[in-house]
Amino acid sequence: ALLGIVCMAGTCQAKVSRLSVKGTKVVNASGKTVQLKGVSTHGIAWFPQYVNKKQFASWKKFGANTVRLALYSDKAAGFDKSLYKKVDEGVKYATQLGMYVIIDWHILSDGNPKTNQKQATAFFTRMAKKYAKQTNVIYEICNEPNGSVTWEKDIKPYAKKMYQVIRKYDKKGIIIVGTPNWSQDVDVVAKSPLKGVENVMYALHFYAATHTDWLRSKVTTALSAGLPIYVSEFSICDSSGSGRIDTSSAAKWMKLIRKYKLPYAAWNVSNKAETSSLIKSSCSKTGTIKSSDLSKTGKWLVKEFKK
Ligand code: IDC
Repeated sequence: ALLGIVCMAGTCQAKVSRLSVKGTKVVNASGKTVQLKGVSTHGIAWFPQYVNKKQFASWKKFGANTVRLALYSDKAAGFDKSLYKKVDEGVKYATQLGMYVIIDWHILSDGNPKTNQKQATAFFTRMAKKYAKQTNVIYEICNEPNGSVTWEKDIKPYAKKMYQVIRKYDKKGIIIVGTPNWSQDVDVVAKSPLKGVENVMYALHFYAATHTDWLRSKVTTALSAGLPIYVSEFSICDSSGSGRIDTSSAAKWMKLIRKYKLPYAAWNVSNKAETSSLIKSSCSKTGTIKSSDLSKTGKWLVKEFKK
């Protein structure tokens, strides 16, 4: 529900409630727990055509309240500063629609967040300056740290630095911190989370056919230690983003998500021929889409949104 319209510098936007993190929950401005449900774009260098208002409006109609914008940070995966404008476009459409929006610094092949820390600093300085006053922007500072990277030596120092970079301008927006091993080791992070910070959550990513009980138990361990978790990326196939769908593991994940009201965003809004794509590969529409344009995964997701 829209809480009203705000107009700044001639542009009017639907206003959404400012979120904050209380314990392990995301709450709105009146302190009520919010269930964030969303979709993630594919890499915006590869699929920029899906970053448009009609496409986002379709997802809103399907039940999403959040869009994640994935900007791969490695040059080999298409990183270019010119994509900042694509991120701005995405934020603008989400804002006009009254949706939350995650600005995702999508490290992947560059497994250590420190590798491109300079670029990340420039990126988040620009974004936090620009979006400090908006109530709907969420920052994800490192998608999936991986390789010989540790929480203590690499990710934690990077996260402290990025927290300062963002908080210099944006005092309140939620910040999602990636965790070791492709954002799986929330149990490790729970033993030594960032101190003296506010509105910080930690990423847990799963692909249901690969990640089963053993990863779900890391989640419950971390939650009982009080770690706030954001499922900022997941799908119901295997970790390649393709292969078979595991509906029984997926159902267990969703039960866990609903029980703890974990915020979530599903990978990916594109029609690429891979199982995780939410749009059928035979559908070439990039604007408004209907249920019949969704892939099996997309249809599954829309049902989950309604639960
Ligand atoms: C995958 C895409 C695929 C692309 C590949 C390489 O689905 O089309 O070729 O990246 O960039 C992640 C990553 C996410 C991956 C996804 C599936 O965050 O970028 O996307 N995945 O492999 N972590 C676990 C799985």
